[in-house]
Amino acid sequence: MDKKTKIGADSKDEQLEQFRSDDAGKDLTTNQGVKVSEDEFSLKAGERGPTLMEDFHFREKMTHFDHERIPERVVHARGYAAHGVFEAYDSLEHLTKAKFLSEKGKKTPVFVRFSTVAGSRGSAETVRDVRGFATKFYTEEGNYDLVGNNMPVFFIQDAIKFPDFVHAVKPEPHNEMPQAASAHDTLWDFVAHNQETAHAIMWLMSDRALPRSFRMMDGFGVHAFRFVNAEGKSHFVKFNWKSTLGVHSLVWDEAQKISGKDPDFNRRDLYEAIENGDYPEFELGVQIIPEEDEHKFDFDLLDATKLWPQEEIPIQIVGKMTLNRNVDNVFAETEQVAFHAGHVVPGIDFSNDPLLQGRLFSYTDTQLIRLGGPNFHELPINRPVCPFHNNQRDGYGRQTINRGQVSYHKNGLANNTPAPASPADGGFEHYQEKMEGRKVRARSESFKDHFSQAAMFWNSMSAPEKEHIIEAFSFELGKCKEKVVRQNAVDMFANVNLEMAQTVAKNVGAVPPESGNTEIGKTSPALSQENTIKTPATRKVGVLLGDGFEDKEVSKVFDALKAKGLQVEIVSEMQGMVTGKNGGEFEVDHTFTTADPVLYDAIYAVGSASVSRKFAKEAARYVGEAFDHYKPVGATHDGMKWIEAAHMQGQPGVITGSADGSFAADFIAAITKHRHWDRQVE
Ligand code: HDE
Repeated sequence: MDKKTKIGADSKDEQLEQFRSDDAGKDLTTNQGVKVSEDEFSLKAGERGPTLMEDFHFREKMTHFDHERIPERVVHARGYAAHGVFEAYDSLEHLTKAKFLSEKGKKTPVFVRFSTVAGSRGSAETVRDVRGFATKFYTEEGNYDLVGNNMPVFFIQDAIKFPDFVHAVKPEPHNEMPQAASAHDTLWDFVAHNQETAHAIMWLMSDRALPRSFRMMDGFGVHAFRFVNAEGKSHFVKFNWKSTLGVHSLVWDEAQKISGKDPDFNRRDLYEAIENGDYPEFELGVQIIPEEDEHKFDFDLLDATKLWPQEEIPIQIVGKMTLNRNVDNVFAETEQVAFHAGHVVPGIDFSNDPLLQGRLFSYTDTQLIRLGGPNFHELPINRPVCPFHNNQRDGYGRQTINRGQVSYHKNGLANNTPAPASPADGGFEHYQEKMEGRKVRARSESFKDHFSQAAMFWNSMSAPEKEHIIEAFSFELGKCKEKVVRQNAVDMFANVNLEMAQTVAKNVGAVPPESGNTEIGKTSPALSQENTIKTPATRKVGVLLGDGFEDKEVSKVFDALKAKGLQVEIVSEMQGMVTGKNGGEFEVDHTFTTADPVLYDAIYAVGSASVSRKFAKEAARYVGEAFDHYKPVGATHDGMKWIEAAHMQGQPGVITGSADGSFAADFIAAITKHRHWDRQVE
């Protein structure tokens, strides 16, 4: 490949540049390029007369508007995306011939879309749900899509059940409720009648379903794929994305309140982090199982309701993805991007996982209706950065102008080109797996254990995580109207843990099951968020400041927080400037009403000696609610009075003291812990 066509970190950006348009400062024209002289009044027969058909400007403007919407994704409709770069840490040539993994330091442009699954395009973001984590690698050998989720297991084992599962979790058809929620009868009725859901439901009831940020969750390819090297040797592989900020979650009460206070909470967080230069980073990890070890485990590698415990099959970190650029236009990029689990490059191949196999059909099929025809690969965001040539022609919206007489293979007139490339020349060769069997509609015996890993997940949780799972079950089943639905669900989950199911049963008015699983079997400590990376970097602190605050000391605290990469926002009674005792000034970012304690990771109360009654009331609310959500609370000077009034002193994560002393360091240490579960909340 010559220098000009070499693919690098900026290749996609350079390609997109050809399609960007800046309209500011330009003359207004029709789509035909005719300058428009008037854009406020339609053409009429007399000032008070009817509008005339010949008003081509009106017709064009209105027609385009009438057709602005496209169908939303049938699942994962609500999403947000960013551009970035993937850098390989080392050559993986011994495992795969995929070129983007073949060389230390090799950079490949990527586009990542995060999403919720069940809600419509305009639904709230902090709902209890799985999050999609889809990555398009624009490699020199074509696009590779790793279309994953933030949970490593799925709800069903065979793709044929996907429409049923999605119908069950989506709003109920007779009244279209509830939106973006699994807490309703049809989902739980489906669960009890399709018990392969047990393991994924445990994840859905856990804190993983409430990510604090798209930047603070891990991603999983879920299925077993194959790596194939140049010698044709295959290994099973599972892909993992590991956030360098660790995995952190909201609490349920907070998540529900954020849905009202800021339904865009997760996208705002991603957008602002990138704008601030706090680029989200995820390391790519692979788990490898040699083909010959396929049957050595107590689960079937092809079963997507099973994870590969990382204590048994370690994760090797092979590269890092950095998201460093927001999109220019959400519709053109985020909405029109078309991912497909079947977009692979030489060196990556499929396993026989029946869930994956069905996905290989569904993704192109859905783009045909969503993006209106077979040319969606020509949309700027979907174009590979390497050249592409074949004999496919025409269709709605075709943009490529294929020159020449020939559009078929084989041919003589164009010297039999475009010509297939041999595998040695980069042609994709399907892995030659030896297959034999009868055509059957059946589930393998090895897929029939639905509870061992669900129990492993429960056993691996810390005490607060277990409590949250029980609360989640109690909320979700409590929202089900049919008693039989609640009963069937608690009876089913007794197979995961009897005590857990009995507690939930009592909470939701069901009969506590008498028998079930009481064994504490296998655990996988890596599954608990207690054991995740903890860092204060990029956390958002709301600082309550009133006129006359202790400015000198507070400035020192701000400096200390910022030095550790924390974000500081000033909250006060009114917008404008807030002035300290010694004349120091800060601009107020938010008033008590435009912000809310649920939008911050920590609250730092300073106040001043002479705040109004309204200020005092709001400050007490901010401090109290942060405390109830187990967040770090700091107070110095006059801010201490709200801590004292609520009897919070001495509780874990409540830091008081002099801003001159060790306050800042102690407060940062408290923020690093994320939440203080050992706190006594009434
Ligand atoms: Fe998807 N899935 N899925 N899915 N999926 C879609 O494709 C489907 C599954 C995932 O940000 C759809 O373009 C079937 C597992 C993500 O654009 C659709 C089955 C995993 C996204 C589709 C699954 C995913 C989708 C809807 C079971 C994790 C959003 C719109 C056999 C490994 C991608 C679209 C984006 C989107 C089908 C199961 C992840 C209909 C049939 C398992 C992240 O094609």
